[in-house]
Amino acid sequence: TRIVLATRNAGKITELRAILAAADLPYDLVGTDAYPEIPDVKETGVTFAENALLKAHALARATGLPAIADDSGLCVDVLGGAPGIFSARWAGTHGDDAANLALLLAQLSDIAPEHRAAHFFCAAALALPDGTERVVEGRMPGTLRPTPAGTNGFGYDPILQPDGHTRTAAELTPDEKNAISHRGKAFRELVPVIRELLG
Ligand code: ITT
Ligand code: NA
Repeated sequence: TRIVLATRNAGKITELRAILAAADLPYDLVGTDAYPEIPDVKETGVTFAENALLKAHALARATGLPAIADDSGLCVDVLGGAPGIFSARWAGTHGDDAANLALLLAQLSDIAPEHRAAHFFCAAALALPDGTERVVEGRMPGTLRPTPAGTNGFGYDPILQPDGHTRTAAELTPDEKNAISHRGKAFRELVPVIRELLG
């Protein structure tokens, strides 16, 4: 059986392949690149879970195959949970990680270390062509550094120092990050659901 990964984010694809490979699923995981004719869905949901389901359903319908999607972002306490679902386009251009990170750092420049709590959040959705759906969630709490450090990972990883660690998420190895990340937690929880629904 083929499962389609409903994401165009290269950082996510790398992590999802590693997380799902560790689960030894007997399915062939293909990215949306295999379906260039299918347009991106508008992320009109107001929660991560709604957006993950929108992406998974759209791709399952369009391909006739089971689809899994990730909707994720960084939620900053002192900003009332922002950027949240707007993380990918916080500075205006979708997927401009450098600009998004620079804007967030500027917005936090006056915030004291003890008020820089944040967490990454991930909703992972599975949708079948017949409309069956499941969604699970994971989070990774931490503190935001004033200066980026590290070159692994993607997005806001260089400024998020996960709780219990002295390095940023971008200084962790891919395996170290996946073991504790919002995405790792959500997709490890999705694995038995995938097995249950796809057999
Ligand atoms: P798809 O919708 O195609 O999956 P996207 O990048 O648009 O790709 P999202 O709408 O879910 O995906 O936005 C995710 C953004 O949240 C991403 O661009 C990063 O800025 C941030 N983000 C999510 N997970 C992250 C992680 O593990 N490390 C760092 N930043 C992360
Ligand atoms: Na989103």
